[in-house]
Amino acid sequence: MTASEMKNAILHHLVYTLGKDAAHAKTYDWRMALSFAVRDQIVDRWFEATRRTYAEHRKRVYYLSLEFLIGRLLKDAVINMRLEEAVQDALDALKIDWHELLEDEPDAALGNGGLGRLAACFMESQATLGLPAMGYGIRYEHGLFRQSFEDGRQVEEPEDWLSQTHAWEFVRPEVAIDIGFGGHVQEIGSRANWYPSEMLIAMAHDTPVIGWKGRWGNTLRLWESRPMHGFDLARFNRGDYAAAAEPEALARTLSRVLYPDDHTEQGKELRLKQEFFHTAASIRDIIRRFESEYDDLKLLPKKAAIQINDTHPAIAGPELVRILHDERGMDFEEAVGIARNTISYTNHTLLPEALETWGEARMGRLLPRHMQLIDRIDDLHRRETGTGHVNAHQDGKVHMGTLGFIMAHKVNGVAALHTELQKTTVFKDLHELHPDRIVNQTNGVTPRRWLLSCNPRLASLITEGIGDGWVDHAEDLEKIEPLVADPAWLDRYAAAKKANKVDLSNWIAETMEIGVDPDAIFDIQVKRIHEYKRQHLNLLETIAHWQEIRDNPNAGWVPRVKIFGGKAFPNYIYAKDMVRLANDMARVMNSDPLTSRYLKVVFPPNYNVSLAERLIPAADLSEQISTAGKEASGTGNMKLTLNGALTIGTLDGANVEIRELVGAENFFLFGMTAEEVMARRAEAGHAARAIAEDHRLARALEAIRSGIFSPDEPGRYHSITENLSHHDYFMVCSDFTDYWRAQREVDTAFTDPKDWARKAALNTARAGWFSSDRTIRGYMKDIWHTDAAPQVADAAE
Ligand code: B1N
Repeated sequence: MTASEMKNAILHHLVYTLGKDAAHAKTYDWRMALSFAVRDQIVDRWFEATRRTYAEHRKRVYYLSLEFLIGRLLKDAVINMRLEEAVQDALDALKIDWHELLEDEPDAALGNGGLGRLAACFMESQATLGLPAMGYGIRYEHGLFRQSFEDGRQVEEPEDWLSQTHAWEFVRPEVAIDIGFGGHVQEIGSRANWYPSEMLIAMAHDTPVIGWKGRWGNTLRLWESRPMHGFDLARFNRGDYAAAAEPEALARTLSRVLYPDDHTEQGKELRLKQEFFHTAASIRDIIRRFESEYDDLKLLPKKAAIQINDTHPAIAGPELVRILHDERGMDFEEAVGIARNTISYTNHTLLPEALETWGEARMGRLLPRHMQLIDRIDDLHRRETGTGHVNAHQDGKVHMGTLGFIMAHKVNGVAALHTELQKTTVFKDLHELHPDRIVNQTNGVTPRRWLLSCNPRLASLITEGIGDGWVDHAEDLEKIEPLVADPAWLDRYAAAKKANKVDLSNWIAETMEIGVDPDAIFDIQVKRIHEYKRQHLNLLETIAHWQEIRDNPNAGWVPRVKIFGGKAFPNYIYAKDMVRLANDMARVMNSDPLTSRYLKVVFPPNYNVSLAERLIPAADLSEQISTAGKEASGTGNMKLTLNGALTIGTLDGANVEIRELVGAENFFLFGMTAEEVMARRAEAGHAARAIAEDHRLARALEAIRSGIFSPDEPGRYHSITENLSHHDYFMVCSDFTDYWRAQREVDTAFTDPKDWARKAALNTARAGWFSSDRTIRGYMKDIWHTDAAPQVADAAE
C-alpha cells in the first residue's frame, strides 16, 4: 500500500466512518480513522486464513483464558502488516503526529500480569507461525484498575478502555450463546437434564490477531454477558423504573470487571460465575464449529485442542463431558476419554494461596449437574488408578488443580524448575499415578512487540547487521555474536541503549519532575507487587546503599536510578505498604543533597503494557529477585534480557534457563536455591540471625523503624519491619547479604562501559530462545499434536 493510498483510506474513514470533517477532527478521530484503515488491510488475510483452515480441515487450537493482557494494538498491527512507512508518510502529509495517535490508544488491560500477557504473546506467535488457533476470553468492561499515588499511597480507579469505541473488534450479535446457572437436575438413568433457574447470553466480539508480515490471522473472541430478557416494559409502564432495568444490569455484571487478584484466591461467587460463563460459552462455540464440519464427536481430539490457562477455565472438563454424555448421548467413560484427549492444562504457580478451590455447597447450587459429574469423574479416576486418595472433590471443596489434572492428557509447567517442582510438591501424588502427563514448556515473549516494536533503535541495528530474519526466527539473534567482538559495533549497541535511556530520562522529567542522570545504572524492577517477588529486598538494599553514600559522600559512587513499577492487589495491605514505602523513600532520597547525584528512586504510577514498552528498552539491570521456588517462570525477565539488560537474580523460574543461555559470567547470581530455602525455613530464628550477622541490614531496618521515611507517622511500616525481623517467610533477611554483594559487583562491572556493553549485547544475542514462537512450537509438538498451515503470501513492504 502506498502512502497516498493510505492517506485516502484514512480520510475516507474519517468522513464516512467517524462522520468528521478533517478541519474539525481531533486526535481520537484521526486515530480511529487510521485504525480502521489499517484494519481494512488485515481483514482479507484474516478471512483467507479462516477459509484455508476449513478447506483443509485443519486441527484448531483453542486457548481458554480469563485474561488477555493485550495492551495497545495499533502499532502492533502496523508493524506486522509492514505498513510503517506508508502510515508515517501519510500522516506527515496530513500533518498529524504519529506518536500522538499511538499514545491516544487505550491500553487494553484485560489481565493482571504475566499470565495474561503470556496469553497475548501466544496469540501473536500462533498467528505468526500460521497455526489455526482461537483465543477465548471475557470482554471485561473494566480491565485492571488504574493506579495513582496520593501521598505515596496506592489509589485505585476504574479502568475504562471501552468508554471509546474499540477500533479492532467486530461485534457478532449472531453468535449468542445461552448460559445457565442454578436450578435442578432431572436424572434419567446415567444421563440427566439440567434445568437452570437463571439464564444469560454470551455475545461474541472478535478481534483479528495478525501475525508477522500478515501471513496468517487468528481470532481473539471475547464474550460479553447480556440479559436473556431485556428491559421489562410492563414494569416500567407501572412506574417501577429502577426495577425494570434490574435484570439487565444484573446480567451485565458478569462481564463488568476483571478481578484484580494476582495469585490470590478470593473465593467470590461472581468469579465462579465468570469462570463458568467464559468456559461454557467457549466450549459450546467449539462444539458448534466442530459439528458444522464433522459428524462424529469421536474425532474431536483429532480436530481440536483446548488449552486451559491455569485452573480458571478448569470447569471445561465437566462441561465438555456434560455436553458429550448428557446432550449427545455418548457413553460416560468414552466422554471422559474424549474430553481428556482434547483438553490440556497449564499450571502457572505453586503458591498455595493461588490454588483455586470452590466450596461444594456453592458449586452444587450454581452448577448442580457439574457437581455430580465431578464426583463421577473422581470415581472413574479412582477405578482407573486403583487409588482413593486423590480426588478433585475432597474435604467439602472442589480442588480445581486436581480437576484440571485428571481431565487433561497433558499438564505443563512454565519453566524447567517450576515443572520439576510440580512433580515433587502440588502434583506429587498425581504425578506418581500419571508419570507421563507433566511436561515442561518454558514461557516466551513475542520478539515483534518486545524488541522490534518497543526498541526500534536496537532492532534496526540488529537488522542492519544480520538482516530481519531474527524477527520470526529469534534464534538467529545469535548471529550478532561475531559483531559483539567489533568495538565499533559495540559502541553503536551502547549508543542505542544510551539514547533509550535519554528518552526515558526526558519522560521521567516531564511526567514526574524528577531529574535522573542517563549515565547512571538504570536498575529496573517491574512486576506485580508481592512479598514473594521481594520488592522489599530491593528497597532494603536501596536504603543500605543510601546510608553508605551518606556516610562517605565523596567515595566515587556509581550512580543508580532505581525504577519500580507495579500494582498491588487492592486488599493486600502488605503489598500496598511496600508501594508506599518505595514512594516515601523516593521523596526523602531524591531530595537529599548528599546523595541524590548518586541515587534516585523513581516509581511511575500505573505500570501496564505500554509503560513496560517504554521502560524495558532503557534498562541496564533487570531485578529478578524472587525467593527461589516461588516465581513459576517470569516473562519480564525475558523481555529485559532480550533488550540487553543484565539480570541480578536468584535461581528461580526461568532465571535458571536465562543464566544457562546467556552465560554465568553475564548474569549476577545471588541467593539461596529452592532447596536451601526450604531447609533454612525450618531453622528457628533465621531472620533474627541474618539481621544480627549483617550490620547493613540491621541499620536499614532501623532506618525504617525510626521513621526517617515517614516522619509524620514513624510506625507506618511496623508490620513490614516486624514481619521481616521475626517471621520472614520469603527469606528477605537471609538473602540480603548475598544480594548486597551481587549489587556491588554490578557497580564494579558498570565502571567498565565497554565490557558492560559486551555483556549486554551477549544477553540480546543469546535470548532468542525465549521467543514465544519457540514456546508455541513446543506446545504444538508435545501437547497439541498439530502443524502450522501453509501461510498466506507476505504483506509487501
Ligand atoms: O504466570 C506467568 C509466570 O511467568 C509467572 O511466574 C507466574 O507468577 C504467573 C491467579 C495467577 N501464576 N499464577 C498467576 C494470575 C491470576 C490469578 O487470579 C494466579 N499468574 C502467574 C506466566 O506463566
